[in-house]
Amino acid sequence: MTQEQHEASFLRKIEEEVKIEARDWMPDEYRKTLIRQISQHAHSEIVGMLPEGNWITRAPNLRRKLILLAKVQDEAGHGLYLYSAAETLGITRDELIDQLHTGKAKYSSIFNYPTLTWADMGAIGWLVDGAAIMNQVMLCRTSYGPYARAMVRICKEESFHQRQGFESLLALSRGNEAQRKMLQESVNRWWWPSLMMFGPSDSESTNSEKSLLWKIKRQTNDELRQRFVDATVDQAKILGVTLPDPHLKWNPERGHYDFGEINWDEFWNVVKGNGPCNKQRLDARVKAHERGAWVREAAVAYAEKKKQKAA
Ligand code: BYC
Repeated sequence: MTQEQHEASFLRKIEEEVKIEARDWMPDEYRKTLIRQISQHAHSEIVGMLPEGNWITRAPNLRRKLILLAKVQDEAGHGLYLYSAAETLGITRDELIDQLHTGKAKYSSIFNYPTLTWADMGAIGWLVDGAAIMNQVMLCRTSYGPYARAMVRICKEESFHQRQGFESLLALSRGNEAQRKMLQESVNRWWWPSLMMFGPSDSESTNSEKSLLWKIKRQTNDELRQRFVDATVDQAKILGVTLPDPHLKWNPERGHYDFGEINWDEFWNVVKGNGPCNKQRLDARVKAHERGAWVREAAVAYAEKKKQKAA
């Protein structure tokens, strides 16, 4: 087939909702965009273990500790499915990890904020996982098969994460005054960074046009952010918390909540590596990788021994 025929056949598959698979022909830009997005997503899951891991030894009781431990382990699993999906596009795990550790690859801005109180564990589940699901449900229908299939399982687990977060905050909301204060203070800190997770506004999003055309993304950053705000306001009422935005108001004409302007300077500052915990997070990842070298060496030695035995 000529280049033009390949391209026409690729676009027809996208149009007809036929998944693109690893061995199929695809434009270089499509492959590059997928590697960028899937690896950023994988890194986010892995770095995302750190703020929560910080509280495992300090969970208030055994039940909460078990839940948190399971949730953090789930994030590790999500990272592994996603690294595997990225590898099907012709990049190695070592290259992916190297890009993270040298600061070449991005990961979600949200994980560069500190977890200061126990309430932050609930707020991450409710708001951060809540925002993540809003974005990830659309990715279950993304055009690249291995990514779409990984996302189906991830979404099931994320929805458990979101609910456990809400339930944990509900317990605080029914607690004493100090607990309710801790809950409100945590929501105040996590609200705006959660809205930033959806990425820049549509007019500033450099990748959206192509990603929407190729059905990698199905909805824009602003559409998903609006859906998240609309869904979250009523949940906040149940928790008895206020959301820290004086402009948040139902707009009957639009049929949506209006909300205030996001601090984009803060967002880009965090994305560029200058957030409150960027350095700490990367240092922790690099250290963990170095300390785990013996495990990788042992696994390779074992695999080679097995191969020799079989030969
Ligand atoms: N943080 O053109 P745009 C989780 C970058 S983990 C940092 O709109 P795109 C969880 C963007 O990469 C959830 N950077 O980009 C884990 C681009 O720069 P490059 C993570 C951001 O890709 C543990 C530039 O800004 N979810 O659930 O079309 C515990 C322009 O943006 C961010 C995913 O990764 C950001 N927030 O749209 C709990 C989902 N936003 O790469 C929970 C998969 C944007 O051109 N990813 N940038 O240099 C996506 O759906 C899309 O990549 C995004 C951005 C919607 C995030």
